[in-house]
This record gives sequence, structure tokens and C-alpha cells, in this order.
Amino acid sequence: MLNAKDLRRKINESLKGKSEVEQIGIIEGYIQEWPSNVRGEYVRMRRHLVRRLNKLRTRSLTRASSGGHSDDPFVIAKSGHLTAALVGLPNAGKSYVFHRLGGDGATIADYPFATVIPAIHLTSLDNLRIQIIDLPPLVEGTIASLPYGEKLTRIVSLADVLCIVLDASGDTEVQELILADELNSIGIKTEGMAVLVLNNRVKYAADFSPMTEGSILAGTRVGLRSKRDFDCVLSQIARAGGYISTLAKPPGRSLDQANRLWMKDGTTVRDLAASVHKELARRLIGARVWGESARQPGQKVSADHLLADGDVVELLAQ
Ligand SMILES: Nc1nc2c(ncn2[C@@H]2O[C@H](COP(=O)(O)OP(=O)(O)OP(=O)(O)O)[C@@H](O)[C@H]2O)c(=O)[nH]1
Ligand SMILES: [Mg+2]
Repeated sequence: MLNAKDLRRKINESLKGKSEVEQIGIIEGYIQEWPSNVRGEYVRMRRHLVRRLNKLRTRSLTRASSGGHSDDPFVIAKSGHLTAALVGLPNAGKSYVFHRLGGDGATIADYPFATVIPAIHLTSLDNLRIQIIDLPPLVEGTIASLPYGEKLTRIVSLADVLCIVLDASGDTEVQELILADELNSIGIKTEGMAVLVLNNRVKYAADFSPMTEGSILAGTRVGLRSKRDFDCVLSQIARAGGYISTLAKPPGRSLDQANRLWMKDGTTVRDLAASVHKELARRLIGARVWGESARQPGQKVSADHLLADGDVVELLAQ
């Protein structure tokens, strides 16, 4: 780790010449990756960064409400492997979910329209970097009644995964109907998108069913109740976004020494080896596979074998 002085210099360098929106993204990145086991100057520096971030956000907010600017917080640059946008009605719990996924700085409050500008959080899931965007709410007639309607449409359409947040303490069917209509009216075709439906505020496990039969919005359904449910959201986003989870391990090693790698659906053993190491892919002669893609546990397969979600792969090299 860099000493405090060098780190400060590095941060200042990386912010030089950047727009306010870019600076917000960069500082968020630093804060998120800030090591937790540090003291003294590092703690003071983090506090200073948080203050700077808040100032930048307030400035952006003032500008957003006074209408258009190049530093528009609604102009979001995609980053990471996947971008997931949190969409829902007012007070559904979007910012709460954002916060539970590690996002800093979103306004969480018990009144509608608490969120007026998007908040962005870049997080990691093993080898994947996932960008989460907390958004102001959708309401019936968004474009007509709200100044940010069109901008919201732009963000929602750039997302790889649409995370629809429903309030499970209310009537989720009605919410789905309103959201489906609203998204449709602003030109977002949910059928063609990767959708993850997050039922927030599930009180009892028995109240929630992941079945999609008869529901208005297509997509995987997740009930959010326990810490474990929230811990699974990132992997659900990855799956909805077309990634599968694999465990790559050297021959003879135990599972706890395996490397979890999220790979694009359609990945072969060779692709996986290349993600571990280029040299390994060159020397690869095949693999042994445990999991859905294997006919029997430990099946020997060629380098062209297609992997499935949850596979454990022992990569065999010359
Ligand atoms: N205990 C608990 N409180 C929640 C949960 N989800 C949301 N809340 C509370 O409900 C209120 C609204 O949550 P927000 O996350 O601000 O809702 P939102 O969808 O972002 O609302 P807007 O920004 O207005 O669109 C806040 O007071 C949250 O603390 C939950 O799962 N459990
Ligand atoms: Mg909010």
C-alpha cells in the first residue's frame, strides 16, 4: 500500500482535469476500495474524501434542478462488466437495496421522491465488476410530470440488468402493472431485457414465491428478507446479465483452494483456462468436470467442452 502522502498525490493526479461527474465516480471508487485496517492519516484522508464527494454531489444536484449542464448527474458513463439499474415506484426501497449492496451516499428516507439524482456504486463479485445505479422513482406519467423522465429513460436503456424493486409489504401485482405500463410508455421493452425482480420488505419467507407464472414482468424473482438474501443479489445480477459461476481448481487440490470465476454463458474449458492464465490455456489438454455440464461427476472433457453454471473444473495441462 502507498504511504499516505503518495496516495494523496495519486488521488489528486487522478482527479485533475476531470468533470465533476467523473470526479464523483473516481472518489466513490477510492472510498469503496479504502482498506478497513488503517489508521491515522489514512482515516483523515478518507473523511476528507467523503466531504469532497458530498460537496460535488450537492453541486451536481443544484445544477440538475436548475436544468441541464455538461456535469449532469443523469449522464452516466458505464463501467465494469455489468451495469444494473434499480427501478421502482416511490418509496419501494431502491436506495435501501443500493445501500445494502454497499452503495454510499444514497438518500434513504420514508417519503416518496427521496432520491432526486442517481447514485452510482461500483462493486466487485469475485472477478466481476458490477456498476449499480440507484435511480429516482418511476411514477405513472413520468415523462409528462417529471423533469427527469427522458434522462431516466436513457439510463434505464443503457443498463445491462434492470432490477425492478417491488415493495412486498404492498400489492406487488399492482406495482408490476404500473411499472410495466410506465416502462412501456417510455419505450423500454422489458421482454427484450435482462430483468431481475427484487421483492423488498418480505416479512415471512412463506409470503414470497419465486414462481413467475402469471406475473406481468418476466425475469428471475428474488425475495429480500434476510442478510443472506441481500448477499445473493450480486450473483443474481450476474446470472441475469448472462454470466455463469465456475470454480477452477488445479488437479489434486481441494475445493477451498479453487478459484471462483464468473464467465459469460457459452464459455468453454479453454476460455476458463485463459481467464486463469494465458500460459495455462496454451498447455491445456482438457479438464475434469463436476456439475451440470458433466454426464457423471468428474467426467473427462476436451478443451472445447461447454461449461454450465455451478461447474467445478479441474484444468488439466501438459
Ligand atoms: N427495515 C426495512 N426498511 C426498509 C426496507 N426497504 C426500505 N426501507 C425503508 O423504507 C423507506 C424508503 O426506502 P428508500 O430506499 O428510500 O425508497 P426508494 O425506493 O429509494 O424511494 P424514492 O427514492 O422515493 O424512490 C426508508 O425509510 C427505508 O429505510 C427494508 O427492506 N427493511
Ligand atoms: Mg431512493
